[in-house]
Amino acid sequence: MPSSRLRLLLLVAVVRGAMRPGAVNNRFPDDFLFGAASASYQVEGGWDADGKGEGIWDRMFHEHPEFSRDGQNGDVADDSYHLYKEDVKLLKELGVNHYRFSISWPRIMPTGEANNINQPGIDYYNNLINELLDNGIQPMVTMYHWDLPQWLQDLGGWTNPIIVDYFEDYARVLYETYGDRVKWWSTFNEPKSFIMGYSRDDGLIAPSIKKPGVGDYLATHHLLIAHARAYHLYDEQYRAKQQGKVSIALNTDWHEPLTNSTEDIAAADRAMQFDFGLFAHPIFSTEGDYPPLLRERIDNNSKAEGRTRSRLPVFSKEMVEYIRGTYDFLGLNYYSTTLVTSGLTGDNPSRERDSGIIESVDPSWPTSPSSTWLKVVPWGLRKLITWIHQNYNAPTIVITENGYSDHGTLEDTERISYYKSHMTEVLKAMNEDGAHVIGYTAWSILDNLEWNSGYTERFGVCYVNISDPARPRTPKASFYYLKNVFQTHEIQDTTDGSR
Ligand code: GBH
Repeated sequence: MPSSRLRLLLLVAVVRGAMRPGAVNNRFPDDFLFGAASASYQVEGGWDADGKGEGIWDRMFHEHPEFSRDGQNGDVADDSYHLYKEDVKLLKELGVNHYRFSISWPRIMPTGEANNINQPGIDYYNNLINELLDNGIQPMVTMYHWDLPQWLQDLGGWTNPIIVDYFEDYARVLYETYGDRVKWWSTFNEPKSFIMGYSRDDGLIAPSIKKPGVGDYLATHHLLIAHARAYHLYDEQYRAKQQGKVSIALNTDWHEPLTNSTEDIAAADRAMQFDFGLFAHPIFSTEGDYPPLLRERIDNNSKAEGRTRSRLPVFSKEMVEYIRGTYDFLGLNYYSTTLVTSGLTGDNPSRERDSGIIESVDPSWPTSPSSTWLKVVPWGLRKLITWIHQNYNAPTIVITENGYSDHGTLEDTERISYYKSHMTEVLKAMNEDGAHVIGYTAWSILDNLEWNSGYTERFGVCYVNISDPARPRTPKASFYYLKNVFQTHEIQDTTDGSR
């Protein structure tokens, strides 16, 4: 082996992060990006303020207050529409590099149409972005965190292919208006979560369309094309001038085989393909398109149901190429892990049933006191990052969400342990598995409207008193813990928050 070649390989490995000489698992690189996140419907309030249009979550909770565990909805939420300066003050105190927030489409376009602009809505985000930049914080903007204009839903929302054109118009307005200052864009937050608005039989996710195994795949198909449109639009018309990055934020639990049987290992892989590959494979894989495993299973099931075509729509060759590679980084949201075995469950038909998996959890895993689903499994995050690294061409990853819920205590020791253990696993994925993670974003800066759980489930590093119309915010112990980590880039040993 010529030694110059070996040296070159080593250099490449080091540069790519596959080896960090001297790296320890409690220290992040100097250029690592720390941030905190929120989403428009969950924090803004002002649901009809100053010309904002109605969103699908407004409609759902107004028609079905019983869909909320505590009767709370996004009408006022944390009132960040009026209190955004307070939020920025806290973010600055926390010492973040970036604030990940989303833009409410109906706030700036009441019907979703680009010929109908609501200037006060435009101004609100200009003010927020300028306030952030004045305080040295980079805006990281999600275009769509689930609040579709109701007007577009009346046309079928994500199940109507025309949505792709409307989304492109929306993206153009965002680049035109904010792209001089916003350098980090995500098209969508968690497609896996919001396609359930077209499938769940309890109707709890807006717009409460119950068409499992059909509506969710249709929505998937169109959001993937819409994502690619927004990406290409940036590439062709804005990138040279604005020099930003565009991507998508995907979420999944890590799925661990229940046993090490061949069957369970295959089932866990299927779970990853159905939860993550469905969205990631078309964009991040070498071949593009839906995962072959999904294509086969859904096509076969569709045939067996006597259908003339698959419930999973088909991309043309050109479309596969158009979508493939439309990313500058991968946004990853992680909260928890499940154990997986093979079996049929869910409505017939449904994505759940198509996947042929049954999930469970290990009773020994710690549970969030306020959540039905959040089990604390830090090693799942490392496995997930490394699996993505190996299966999707070692993308640059930003952890766009990670966090823990409770009932809102200020002495939130469990939240500190959660952050600590998960950040440690991120470092292991980087240092020991060579994954290219460049940022970590805590969910969430504030206790906020946790969708159907209202304020019974709180994720904030700041407490929000929702009985007080002034919505005062109070930093919790975890706020000071994160502040310390963000400042020193070192994971502190303490779990009591060092003030
Ligand atoms: C993310 O969703 C969201 O991006 C964010 O808005 C949210 O506040 C945050 O995480 C915390 O939840 O009730 O048993 O049917 C996380 C993914 C998907 C987790 C739906 C809860 C419902 C489980 N979520 N899931 S269940």
